[in-house]
Amino acid sequence: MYRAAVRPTNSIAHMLAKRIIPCLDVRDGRVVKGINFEGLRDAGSILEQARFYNNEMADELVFLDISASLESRRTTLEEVLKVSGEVFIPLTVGGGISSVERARDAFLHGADKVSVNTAAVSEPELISRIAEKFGSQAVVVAIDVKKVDGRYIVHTHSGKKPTEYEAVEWAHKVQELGAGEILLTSMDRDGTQEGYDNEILKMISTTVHIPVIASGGAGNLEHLYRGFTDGHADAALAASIFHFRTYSIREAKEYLRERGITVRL
Ligand code: 0VR
Repeated sequence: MYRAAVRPTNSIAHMLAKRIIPCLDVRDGRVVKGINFEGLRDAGSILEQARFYNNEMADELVFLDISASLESRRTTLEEVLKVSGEVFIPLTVGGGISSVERARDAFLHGADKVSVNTAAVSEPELISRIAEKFGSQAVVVAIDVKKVDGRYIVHTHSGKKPTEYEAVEWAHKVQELGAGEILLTSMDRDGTQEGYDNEILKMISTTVHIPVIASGGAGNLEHLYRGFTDGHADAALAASIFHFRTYSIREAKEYLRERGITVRL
């Protein structure tokens, strides 16, 4: 069995710094940003955004290749290689990671972690195989959820395909399979700037012992704060508010620190 990350006791958890993670949704070599996974518009150059966040003291960076095409995956890996030569915060690469070989490809191009979503649902053992080879700390399982008839249903294929899994059930399963971290994205909130879905965030964060990254909906600094306090998240991922420079990473961290959240500043 894999040594899953042990959730620290409250006192230590309080001291563990909460992470602020910008997410570059990437398509055909450009950063894009939509709402509810639709209506993607240009949000800048990958390299420029990556450099900016590296200098801005983001704690980590996520690259999410949201195209389905093989060509775009090659482009993204080339971009990751370029970026990893200049950016020194942990890089997580997701999108089309469907085998140990594809995961190795991402690591060889400079990724520190891979994010697996669709392929994990269709082949859950893939999580264990990547964790066995590269360590649980290198495996993030992305879970895209949408509320359907009051139930949080896991979706795959860039949010287009509902699965038979409820989000909490799937979160527990991926933890057992060796995932080192969960990236929980609310599709209902993605890009809306209405705040994270703290209900499902709390349901998962309080019942798994691996870190959970809040994603989808951050619209202001209080939303980040609520993601940590109400949602019990270990990290806050955001795209819209940072790509369009509504807030800087420093503003976000200062706001959180003033309210008693431990951050790296
Ligand atoms: P904000 O709500 O703008 O902070 O977005 C955070 C997060 O939802 C996005 O960075 C990203 O995870 C959304 N994901 C996908 C997608 C967006 C468009 C198409 C596909 C996908 O497959 O995850």
